[in-house]
Amino acid sequence: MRVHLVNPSDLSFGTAVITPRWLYVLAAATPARFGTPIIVDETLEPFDPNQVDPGDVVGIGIHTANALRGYAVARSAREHGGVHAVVSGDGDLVWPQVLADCESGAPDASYDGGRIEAAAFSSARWDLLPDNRYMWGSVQTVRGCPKHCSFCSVWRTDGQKPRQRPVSEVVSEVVALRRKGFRFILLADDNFYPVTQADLAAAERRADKLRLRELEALRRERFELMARLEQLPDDMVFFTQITMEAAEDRAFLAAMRRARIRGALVGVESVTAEGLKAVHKNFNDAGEALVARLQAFRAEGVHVLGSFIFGLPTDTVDTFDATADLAQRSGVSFAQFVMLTPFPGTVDFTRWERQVGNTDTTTGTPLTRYWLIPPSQRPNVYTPHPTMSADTIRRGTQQVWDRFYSLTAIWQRSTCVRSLRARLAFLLISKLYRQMYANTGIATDSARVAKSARRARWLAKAARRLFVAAPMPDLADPSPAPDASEGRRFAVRVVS
Ligand code: B12
Ligand code: SF4
Repeated sequence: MRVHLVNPSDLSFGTAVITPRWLYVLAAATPARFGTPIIVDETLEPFDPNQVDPGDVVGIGIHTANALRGYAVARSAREHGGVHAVVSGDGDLVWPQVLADCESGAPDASYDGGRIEAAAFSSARWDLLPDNRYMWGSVQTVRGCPKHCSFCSVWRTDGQKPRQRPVSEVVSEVVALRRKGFRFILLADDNFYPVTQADLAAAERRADKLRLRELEALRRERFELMARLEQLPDDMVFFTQITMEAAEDRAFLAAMRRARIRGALVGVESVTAEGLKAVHKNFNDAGEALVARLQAFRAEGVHVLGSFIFGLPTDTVDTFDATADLAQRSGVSFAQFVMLTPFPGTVDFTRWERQVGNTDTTTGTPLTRYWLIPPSQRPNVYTPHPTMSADTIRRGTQQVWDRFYSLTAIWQRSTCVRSLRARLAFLLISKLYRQMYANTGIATDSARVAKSARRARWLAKAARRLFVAAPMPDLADPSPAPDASEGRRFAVRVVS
């Protein structure tokens, strides 16, 4: 019985930006008696079902965006015989059980891996990575987010209690990746800043100080992690996702800078207070206060990838230009402009499902099961808007992308780096980001998608060289920081 792990994707580029972490985590969770899993990432090459023999197990990782392709992979694998089981939740502990049941020929129809404790997360098996295919490694440091944004599934699936992985395990994975030549690492978290100053102040006011002590411990661990990252080779660069509240926490931002966390996706979502209220994100700022917060990241040397949503009920036709202007002058280095999508399990999805009911589409699949509709036949906008047509929203979004990623606008923004070489690299990366996004987001006609995919394939190969470095097979794990309390600097340096 061999184990195959397949990451489904409709488009294969031969080179990919980020390592799909779940493949290597599940490989680590596969008991040794089943041998080394055969890993297929379809963002590199399509899956070949002829590789599957009767009795093999094929594990497929599915989320909303790749579900249709995932089900196609499942069907082609099942043509070689066999049963079918669905696994939800964290896979780390339940996967060995699934495999054992398959081995004995009687798997259950479904398994729930639940939410396991952070200490039980498996470290990824980076020794199985193919050579020269990816630009960035990915290491998760925390799972779950205490917020409750209406469009987001993370707090529903991963929970609101931040589950922070032990610092030494995170650092060991980063070291394993740098040994292989990865110097860019995505800290694949939803919210790298799970304890805010406001959370601490609220806990301080409580008579029972237990909560305060818990939050302080979590915060201390963050600083400890950053102090350890700081000791890694100077050429390393980290990127994460964070809420904009971190802008008020200068000690935290300074620690990020020292740890070389040079970039962060910040969910700006809307530039107006009404828009933020609509998505339950009142902790964000709007207008000029928003500009100031985004600039605070830049002042500490943290590049922001601002994420904006269009199609909120409070949006008007003026929102597109207002957002494009704000994005350009707030100092964000990159931006993404997504159209409001009701992901299953979210507050928005429940509301939308109630609103539209079981409306059939021309494909015969209810709109509320849109992930089962072929991408070319899916509408771009799902949620009916009070004042704008779907096409107005789509065109407005497209224009903002085109404007933000025009050569002139990119060149103006490229002053965020110093040398001419760095500015040219910034230009290349901006164009690559734009091309790759056109395939997953807003492009509607297949000719544009195909052209964009061809360009992205070419750009990806060229861009990869900008990200990798010479391997450092002898790099040692940095030693634990003697005192990782905020504001302290460390003189310890690892010799590689
Ligand atoms: C990194 C990331 C990306 C990267 C992915 C790069 C890569 N190669 O991995 C990029 C930036 C490209 C990306 C893009 C998108 N992403 Co994303 N992404 C993430 C993020 C932050 C981390 C993923 C990760 O590595 N997690 C760590 C691994 C270990 O966890 P995991 O994947 O959940 O796997 C565990 C379990 O789920 C389970 N499991 C997973 N697969 C399998 C398979 C088997 C067989 C078994 C048994 C178990 C199992 O076991 C694993 C170990 O416990 C997640 C959020 C999150 N917390 O996971 C969002 C997330 C997955 N992304 C999301 C979204 C919406 C998107 C986009 C649609 C965004 C957009 N608007 O374009 C695109 C979709 C791209 C596409 N076409 O597929 C949503 C998905 C929501 C949903 N309902 O599906 C998430 C949950 C974030 C969110 N805020 O809601 N993303
Ligand atoms: S802050 Fe980010 S991760 Fe947390 S619930 Fe909101 S969108 Fe999701």
